[in-house]
Amino acid sequence: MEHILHQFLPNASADTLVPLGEGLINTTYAVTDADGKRYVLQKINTAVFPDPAAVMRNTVCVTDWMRDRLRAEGVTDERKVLSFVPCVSGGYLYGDWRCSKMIEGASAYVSANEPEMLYASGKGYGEFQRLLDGYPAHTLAEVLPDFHNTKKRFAAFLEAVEKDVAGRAHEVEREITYLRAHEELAGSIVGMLERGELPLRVTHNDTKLSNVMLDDQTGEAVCVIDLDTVMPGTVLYDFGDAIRSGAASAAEDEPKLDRMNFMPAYCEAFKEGFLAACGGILLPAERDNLMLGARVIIFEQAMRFLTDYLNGDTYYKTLFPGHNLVRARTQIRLFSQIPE
Ligand code: GN1
Ligand code: MG
Repeated sequence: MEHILHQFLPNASADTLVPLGEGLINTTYAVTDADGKRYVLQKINTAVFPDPAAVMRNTVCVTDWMRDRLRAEGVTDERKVLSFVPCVSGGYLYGDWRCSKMIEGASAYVSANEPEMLYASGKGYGEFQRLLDGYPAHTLAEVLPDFHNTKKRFAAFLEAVEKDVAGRAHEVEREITYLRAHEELAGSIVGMLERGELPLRVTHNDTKLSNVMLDDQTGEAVCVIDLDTVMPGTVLYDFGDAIRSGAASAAEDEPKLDRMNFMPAYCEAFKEGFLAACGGILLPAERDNLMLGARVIIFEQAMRFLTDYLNGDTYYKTLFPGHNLVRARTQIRLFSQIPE
């Protein structure tokens, strides 16, 4: 670890490394250098992201663009955009590792305890959209092809049920039947994209509440983090995934299922903040279908967790047996409460 760390921060000690965050894919540490400055050191999971160099190219291009825009608008707070620490041998990667500056004075939340937090996160994600409006989306690498192709996710789910490699399908017949009954939803947004009814934008694609840091003093959004899945996509999924985590009364892996409920006031607060920041750039087809985005993405997440459970937990990190099933069940319950 010391060797890796010194490729980015020659005067930091590995003794200061502490695990950070709740990510399900990458491995993340906070680290402090000899001057007391804090950084985030992260190993990209190459089983999920086979091309870390492409991930970093996308990330650096997008953050540079946002920084330029903010500077042009006179914004001086450096915390507003992630910034990466170059490796001593050049570039921003050492093997699969990278390092960024810690966003100080701000925190990430797994779930919200007041609607104001959703208004703030809505503004943060809306601002992200606004700043990237006009970015040539097609120049970004599609680091995870078909990441939010819900139709293909549905096909992968059916395949997992069919193969049943872990012998678990019989335990989850109810969940399988429920998801299959909503098959038509899987093609809804994909169909609109294919027919050209929705524009492709640069989207974040993992807009959970904990991926926008809120200022510890003012509660306002400071910085959108976790840019690995920034790719061409639709704003409907970004809106939807933020609702999934932010307008939910419990964490996605809450084992007591009745604690998981949809919170309409939180949803409205997010929408208000989001539209205040980026409403002006959205097309009518986008504005009119934001809640469809929430339904589809929650459906997709339920399917993804259940697929991983059926496949024997090979994709997401799990902390206990049945973790993915717990996640799938909270998502199904949440989905069933989102108004059509
Ligand atoms: C994964 O690793 P993390 O927590 O940033 C996943 C997202 C899911 C999320 C669910 C590349 O993100 O799609 O929404 O877990 N990322 C990838 O918590 O699959
Ligand atoms: Mg992520």
